[in-house]
Amino acid sequence: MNILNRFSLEGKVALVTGGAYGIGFAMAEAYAQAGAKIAFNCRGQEHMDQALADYKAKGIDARGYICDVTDEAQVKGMVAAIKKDLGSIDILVNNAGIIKRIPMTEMSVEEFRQVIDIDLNAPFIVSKAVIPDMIEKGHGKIINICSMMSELGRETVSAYAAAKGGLKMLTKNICSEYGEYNIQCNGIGPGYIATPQTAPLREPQEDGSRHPFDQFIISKTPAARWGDPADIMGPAVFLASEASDFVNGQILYVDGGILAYIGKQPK
Ligand code: NAP
Ligand code: GCO
Repeated sequence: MNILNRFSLEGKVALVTGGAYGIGFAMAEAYAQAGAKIAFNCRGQEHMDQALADYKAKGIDARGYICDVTDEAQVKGMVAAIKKDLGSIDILVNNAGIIKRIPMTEMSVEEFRQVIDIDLNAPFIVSKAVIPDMIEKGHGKIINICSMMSELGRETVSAYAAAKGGLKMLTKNICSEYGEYNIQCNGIGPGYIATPQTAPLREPQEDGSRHPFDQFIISKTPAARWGDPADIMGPAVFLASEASDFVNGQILYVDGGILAYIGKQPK
């Protein structure tokens, strides 16, 4: 077989959670280009309407489902609806996520729990809902969207780092538990990517100068730029395709080199 055929997703059914915009939308676009049928979800009708228009503008016939990934009953309903509408899910991307940037001693328990619920508990809920059909089919791909914070900490993101660190270990455990059924569960750890989630960190200052965090990230990244959602497209196709069938339990960091870099020496 030609190696390029092993990257094809022709006829596969892919669910990208939180695929209305940002990184999720870019991954879904990549999957559609590789031949997959696309399902995505988000929580509100306004984002859904905009997303459906955005997919249509790209020539992609995506199916959108209003579903909160923290609600197991809603998730089960969505997975059943996708099976009826498109066929059972071959590729799941646990992408939906939030961040709260609050110093730990000022963060309420409710705020901490909400981040853990969306960023860690939901990937458990959605994976649990799709694995039985993957076992029955004899194959499946689960991709968990991790983070630099699966490896590193920083001020104000205790809940997010705890969740993304946990998601890295959930990834390894799904691999351990279901690898024998030809299910591969890997993670993608994006670096700092320009999306609505990171927009507050890039907002120009009142005097027009760059946000200090924006400058900080450029200096911490050997590629010397923010990532774009398009940077995640190739790795996402690789991990969803047969080309990665013997890759399991890994986190592929797509970070322009951040994790490899000790940082610039002071002048
Ligand atoms: P984003 O632009 O904020 O998009 C997040 C998506 O998740 C939206 O579609 C949102 O839709 C959905 N979502 C949030 N909570 C949900 C819930 N409970 N149920 C269903 N959908 C929900 O984020 P992004 O930057 O593209 O990030 C995508 C993923 O990559 C996240 O897991 C994030 O933590 C991770 N990540 C991002 C970066 C980065 O630099 N941007 C880096 C590393 C990792 P609604 O709000 O309409 O429901
Ligand atoms: C932050 C950022 C993140 C990134 C990303 C890094 O405040 O530090 O929002 O944590 O979104 O997850 O990989």
